[in-house]
Amino acid sequence: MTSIAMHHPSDADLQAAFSGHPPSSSPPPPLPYGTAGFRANSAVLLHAMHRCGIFAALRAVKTNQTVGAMVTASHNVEPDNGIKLVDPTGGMLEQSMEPILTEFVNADDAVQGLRRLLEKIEAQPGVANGGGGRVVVGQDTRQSSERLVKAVKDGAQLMGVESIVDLGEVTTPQLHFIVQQCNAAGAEGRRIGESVYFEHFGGAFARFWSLLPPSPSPAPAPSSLYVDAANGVGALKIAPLGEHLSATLSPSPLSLSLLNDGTQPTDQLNEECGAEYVQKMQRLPRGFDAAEMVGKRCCSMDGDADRLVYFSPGGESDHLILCDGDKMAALYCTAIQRMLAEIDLQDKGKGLRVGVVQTAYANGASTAFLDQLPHVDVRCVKTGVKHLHRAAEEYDVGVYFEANGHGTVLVKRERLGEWASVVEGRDERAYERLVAFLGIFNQTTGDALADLLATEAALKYLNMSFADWAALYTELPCRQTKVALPRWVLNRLQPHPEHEKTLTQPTELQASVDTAVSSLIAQHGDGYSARAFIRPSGTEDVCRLYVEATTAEGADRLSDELKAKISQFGAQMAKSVMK
Ligand code: G16
Repeated sequence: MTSIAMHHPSDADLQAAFSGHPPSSSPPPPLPYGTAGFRANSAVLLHAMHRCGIFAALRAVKTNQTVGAMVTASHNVEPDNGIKLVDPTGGMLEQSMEPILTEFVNADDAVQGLRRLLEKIEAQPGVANGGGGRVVVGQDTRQSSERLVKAVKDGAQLMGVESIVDLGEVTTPQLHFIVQQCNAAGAEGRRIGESVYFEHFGGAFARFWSLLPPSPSPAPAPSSLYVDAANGVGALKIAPLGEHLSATLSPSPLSLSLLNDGTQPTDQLNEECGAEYVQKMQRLPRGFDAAEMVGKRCCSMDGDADRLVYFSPGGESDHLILCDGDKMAALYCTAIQRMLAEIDLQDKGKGLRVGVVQTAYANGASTAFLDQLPHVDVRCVKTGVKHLHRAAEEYDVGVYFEANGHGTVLVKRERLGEWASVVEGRDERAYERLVAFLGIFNQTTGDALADLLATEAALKYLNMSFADWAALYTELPCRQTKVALPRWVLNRLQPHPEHEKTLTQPTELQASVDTAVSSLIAQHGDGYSARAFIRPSGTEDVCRLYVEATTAEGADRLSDELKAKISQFGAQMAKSVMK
């Protein structure tokens, strides 16, 4: 192990820096490292942001690379905020670092906490000759973000990182991608900014489009897509994406119409709009007129544009036909399979490890659809993109999606090349097309903009309308609900560590779920299926409930019954501490 030239400020400097970023109360509420970093009401986050800035700088100095810090609370309500840290690979913070960072963020004595953090970081293996390093900071459009970004930068500055680049308002996936690019071979001297992002993804889409069979002349009118930007940061990126497409493909095959762009005084981030709302509530977002837009192709991003779901207004009130993350995985797998079969007429992709990773929230009908695809492995892991991403990395082509629209497709380029090189009489153009299609996906994290391009590309390639896509399979009726509970109660709920389909604790609550599900099945008899699970959210103080059944009426009944059980459990817990 090589020791590193870390900057060690004096205790007096540290005391002054920490007292400039004090906790909101004494003691402050504990901040757990949640599903995607720290997240809470913005009023309690100042000290945590400052400490995350310190941590990011240490990680950058230690690795002598660029790391990222994104100030966002994604799908949460506007008054919340949070931070997602990006490792030098462009992926999320390595999991072994989460407890180390959490201890520092929650330390009563910040100076002592920092000393312990330094010891732990310096003891980590694989140290390069540090001393340089760069922290790249991004933010969403929340009112509190600017103040919190300043705290992150103050923290990073304190540790003597070589440079801090503030990208301003960017999407979370843009920041992930930029960090990856900064650390890529030959990146020295390259501009750091979002133009590299638009060039990469716009270029990948254009390349794929140019490999499609030529359109009949005259060229068809560009296909219209109505984009709900959740009044978030994604709204700022639709115009540059459109401009880039028009500059590369003339005329652009896509016409993007932006709604919920956050410009009206009444526009509220994620309020009755955005991917979370549309997917969980199965309702049209604000501003989408059911009658006027019936049958149109629409999509919704979330607050930091790392999730996307598609939908089409069904014509009655706010009814919609939803193509969620599960259906996006089904679409991409269908396209990839067709492309593999075009290259390899005989074995249709056999020999290449293709896998799909889902979570317990995946609709049973989607899993059944994916299961019947030849040579495709289907896995279930626990919630959190970091878990899905890791599992997908085990495949040559790894598709991962949460039903809520968070996902991407990972590819091992070298393995793909090796596989193709032994396919006899392969169709070269078909191979190029597959490579170009996979090139549209963000390799660092799920990305609403990249997924939008990939979806449009897949639909065009498969010659599918939105209705054809929606009809790939019919979802089992499902209900997703949440019950607000305090964090200390949520901490008592222990989901199964691998798949979260059951609770390992408390056993009585799990027994209630089992009884309710079995009795619903027993009432209907043979052929009826139902399942339900409960898990604590890692981003909001709520308990989540997922229910699925053969009939909508059964799903409603089961959902109501279990919602009542969860509330009852919360009340019992509250009573027990009052005694
Ligand atoms: C984050 C995670 C997702 C997760 C979602 C909800 O998304 O990145 O993997 O599905 O939170 O998590 P939970 O059910 O624990 O609240 P985002 O888009 O909010 O950053």
